[in-house]
Amino acid sequence: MATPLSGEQVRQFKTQGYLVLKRMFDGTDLQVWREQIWQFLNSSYETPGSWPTDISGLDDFKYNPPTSTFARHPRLLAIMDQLGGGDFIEGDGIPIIRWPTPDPHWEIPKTGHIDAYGGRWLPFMFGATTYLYDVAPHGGSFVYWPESHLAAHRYFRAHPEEVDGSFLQKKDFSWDVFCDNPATGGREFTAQAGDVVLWHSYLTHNGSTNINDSPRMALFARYDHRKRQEDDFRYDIPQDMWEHWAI
Ligand SMILES: O=C(O)CCC(=O)C(=O)O
Ligand SMILES: [Fe+2]
Repeated sequence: MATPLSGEQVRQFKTQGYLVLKRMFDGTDLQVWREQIWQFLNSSYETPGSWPTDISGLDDFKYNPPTSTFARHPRLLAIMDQLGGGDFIEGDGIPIIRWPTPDPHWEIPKTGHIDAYGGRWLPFMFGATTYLYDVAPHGGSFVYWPESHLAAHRYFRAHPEEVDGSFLQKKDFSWDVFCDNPATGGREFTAQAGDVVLWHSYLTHNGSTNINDSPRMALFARYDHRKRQEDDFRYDIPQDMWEHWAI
């Protein structure tokens, strides 16, 4: 059976730490998600006056029906299986909105972060992000640092005991260690609705300010390894960073 990602796409994901997939979701998928989210917000795209601009991460949002959960879309599950060879499972992930701000000033974030350390340590393998509306430059894009997954891997090879997030407590810690080339800044994931970026869990990324007119509505999914609870697995930083992958 044909794999969802070609050999060339897998190579790009491995070397760059991310992969953009154009037009992964169609109008039907997008419509289902848009309706659910606007209903949750008790608002609509057409009525900017009713936008709840103090809400960004939709922590309490539940996909309804559950089968419509972004992370469970058959196309993403097929990719999860290809990348993990059956060892990867659905993790967490919420919709995140970046509302338009009237501030005309925009700059690319100078630094970013890697996920898994928001409160408690939730190791994962890769993330997927899509947008529900087109995102033009400066429109609140997901920003990422190509190849930064290699810098994070080098760091954890040197300090495996810090993979639990203890690096955050170190004196003078800066995320610049993980972005490798902070001077170049990140790259905006500008995209059409339904495009996807897949990103390695070690890829430095960040949110960014939206100075356009349209809300940046993104869905996030993270995929874990089935051994995510086992410390032997969690603290193991293999020399080959793809050892626990099927690619
Ligand atoms: O909203 C975004 O584009 C990025 C959000 C993010 O990095 C996070 O929630 O960890
Ligand atoms: Fe993040």
